[in-house]
Amino acid sequence: MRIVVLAGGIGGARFLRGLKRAVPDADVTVIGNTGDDIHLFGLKVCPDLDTVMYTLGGGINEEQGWGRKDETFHLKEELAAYGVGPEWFGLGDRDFATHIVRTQMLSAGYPLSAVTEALCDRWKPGVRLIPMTDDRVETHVAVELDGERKAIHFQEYWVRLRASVPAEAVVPVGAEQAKPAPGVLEAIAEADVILFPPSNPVVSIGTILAVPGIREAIAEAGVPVVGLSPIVGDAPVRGMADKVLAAVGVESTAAAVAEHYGSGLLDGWLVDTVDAGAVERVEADGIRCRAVPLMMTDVDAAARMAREALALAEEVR
Ligand code: GDP
Ligand code: FO1
Ligand code: CA
Repeated sequence: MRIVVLAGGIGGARFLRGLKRAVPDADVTVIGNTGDDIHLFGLKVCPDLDTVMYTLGGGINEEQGWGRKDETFHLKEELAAYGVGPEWFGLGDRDFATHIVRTQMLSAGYPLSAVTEALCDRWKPGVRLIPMTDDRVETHVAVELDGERKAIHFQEYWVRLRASVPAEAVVPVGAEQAKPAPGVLEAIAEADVILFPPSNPVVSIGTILAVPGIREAIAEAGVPVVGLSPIVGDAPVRGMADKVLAAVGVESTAAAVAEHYGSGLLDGWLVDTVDAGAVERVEADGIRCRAVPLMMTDVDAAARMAREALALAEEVR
C-alpha cells in the first residue's frame, strides 16, 4: 500500500511512528513542512523535517518532542559569550552537526530534497521524506508589538514570544512562487491513500497546501483523503494551533478544522471520543467522521489511530 502523509513536526512525527508500527510493509512518502525553516548563525535549520527524521530514526529527545536526545549546548554557550544570538532558540551541539551538513550541501548546489535524502541515509526513518518544496518558504506572523504592527518569523512568534500575543495574520512567504519538490506530485498521483496526521492545520498542513499544485493534486488524486484532528476537547493537545487558527478565522474545534479543509479535500475525519458530539456536524458537511481515542500517549496508541484512519479510508473508498 502506498501512503502519502503531509506532516509538520511533533504531531506528524508521532503519528508516523504509529503508522509504521501499524503497517510496517507500507510504502510511506512524507511531504514535510518547510515553512518553519530558519537561517541562524549562517546555517539552515529545518525543524519539522528534522523532527520527523529524528523521531523515526531514533534520535529524538522524547520528552521535548524536538531536537536530539543526550544533547549538550556548549556551542550555543560559546556563541552567547561572544554576544552572538539569538539566545531564545535552543540549538544543541549534536543538532548543529545536522545543520552544518545541510548548509554545506546546499552551498555546494544540492537542492533541499537531495540534502534531506542524504541526511536520511544516516537516520533511516523507514519512510521517504521529501520537503514540500526546494524553494525558500518562511512562515511569518503579523502581530502587534509595543503598539506597532509587524511581521515576525514563525519561530520568533512561537519560541521567543510563546504565542503570547494574538496572531493577526499568518503568511507563508514565498509559497506562491514555490514549486513542489521533485517526487511530491508523483507520490500524490500514485498514492492509494492520503493522510493528514494531527499536525497543525495552519502552519504545518496549511503551509504545505499553500504550495501551488499540491492541494490540486490531492483533490484530483481520486483516492481517500483522511485526517485526524489535532484539536481535542476544543483545544490543541500542545502548541499554538488555537492562535493561528484564530488568525485564519477558524474556531478551535475538531469540527471547524474539518470544515476548514472542506469536503473538496477531505473524505474522512477522525475526532477524539471527547468530541463525539462533532461527528454529526462534520458528516453534514459531507465528510465521513468517526470518534476514536486520539491521544498519542505511546507508539501503540498512535498505531491504533493509524489503523482507524486506514479503516475509515476503506469505508470511503
Ligand atoms: P509541530 O510542527 O511540532 O507543531 O507539529 P505538527 O504540526 O505536526 O503537530 C502539531 C499539532 O499536533 C498540535 O496542534 C497538537 O495539538 C497536535 N498533537 C500533538 N500531540 C497530539 C496527540 O497526542 N493527539 C492529537 N490528536 N493531536 C496531537
Ligand atoms: N522549540 C522550542 O520551543 N524552543 C526551542 O528552543 C526550540 C529549538 C529547536 C531547535 C531545533 C529544532 O529542530 C526545533 C526546535 N524547536 C524549539 C521546535 C521548533 O520550533 C518547532 O518548529 C516548533 O515546535 C513548532 O513547529
Ligand atoms: Ca512545525
